[in-house]
Amino acid sequence: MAQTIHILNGPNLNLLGTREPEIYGSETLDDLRTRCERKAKALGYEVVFRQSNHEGELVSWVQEAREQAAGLIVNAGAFTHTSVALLDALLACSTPIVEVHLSNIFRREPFRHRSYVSKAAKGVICGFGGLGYELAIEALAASIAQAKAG
Ligand code: CA2
Repeated sequence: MAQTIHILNGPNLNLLGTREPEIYGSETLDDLRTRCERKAKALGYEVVFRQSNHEGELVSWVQEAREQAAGLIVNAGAFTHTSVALLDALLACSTPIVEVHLSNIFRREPFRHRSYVSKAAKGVICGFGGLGYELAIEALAASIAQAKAG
C-alpha cells in the first residue's frame, strides 16, 4: 500500500481563486488538491488533502497525521502567525514537516514575518503559489527516502 502525505490548509484558504489573485494566484483549493494528487502519485505517494477554518480541527488533524502519515505539509494560513496549539501538536510529530505559503510572507506586513509553525518544520517554501505545494511534496519524498536509507 502506498504511503500517505497529509496536506493541511488553514483558515480562508477555501476562498482561493475568488479574491486577491495578485497575492494568492487564481487557482482554487480544488486545483491545488489536483496538483498535489498528481505530483504525489508520480512519486509513489497518496495524499490526504484537507482545509479547516477551525484551529482545534487542525490540531486534531495534525495528531492524526502523527499516527498515520509518512510526511506532513502545512499551510496554516493566519494560524501560522498566532497558534502555539498548532506548534505544540506539530512538535509532537516525528514525521517530517514542510511549511508552505502561497505568498512570500516576508514581503508582506511585519505581523506575517513570524511563524510559529517554522520551529517544527524541516523546511519552509513560500512565494511560489501552487507550485510551492509540489515543491514541498518533492522535498518531503526526498526526506522520507533519506530517513529510510538510514
Ligand atoms: O501565503 C499564504 O499561503 C498564507 O498562509 C495565506 C494566509 C495568510 O494569512 C498567511 O499570512 C499567508 C491567508 C489565506 C487567505 O486566503 C484567501 C484567498 C482568497 C481570498 C481571501 C483569502
